[in-house]
Amino acid sequence: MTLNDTNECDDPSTCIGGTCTNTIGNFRCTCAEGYNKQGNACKDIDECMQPNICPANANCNNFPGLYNCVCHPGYGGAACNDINECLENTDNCHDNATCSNNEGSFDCQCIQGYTGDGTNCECNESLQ
Ligand SMILES: [Ca+2]
Ligand SMILES: [Ca+2]
Ligand SMILES: [Ca+2]
Repeated sequence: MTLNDTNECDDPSTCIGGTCTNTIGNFRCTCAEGYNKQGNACKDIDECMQPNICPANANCNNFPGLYNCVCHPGYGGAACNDINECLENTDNCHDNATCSNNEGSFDCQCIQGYTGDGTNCECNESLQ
């Protein structure tokens, strides 16, 4: 029995960016994960075009074959929830200030008897 198969994979344009497998009478072109076959080429899937692929408080970055989600500043974790800077002690409030958490950030306020912007609180001399 004579097999007159063409090895389509010999032509690199048969399966651009994918894995070409020659079969008798045909061929297979398989794309790696994260790639879609368009015609005879494997093209990166832009996952960021899909709605809700990242949490609300995150930016989506597309890369060849993959993507990632980067939380906005002040948000963290897998779901990019607000970080409680006061609880995690990542606030920069002054020792004489109170820290209050808010969505995406936090607030520092000097305690009574001290004045300043919350990151720097000076003893309020007028009260002495
Ligand atoms: Ca073939
Ligand atoms: Ca991608
Ligand atoms: Ca916060």
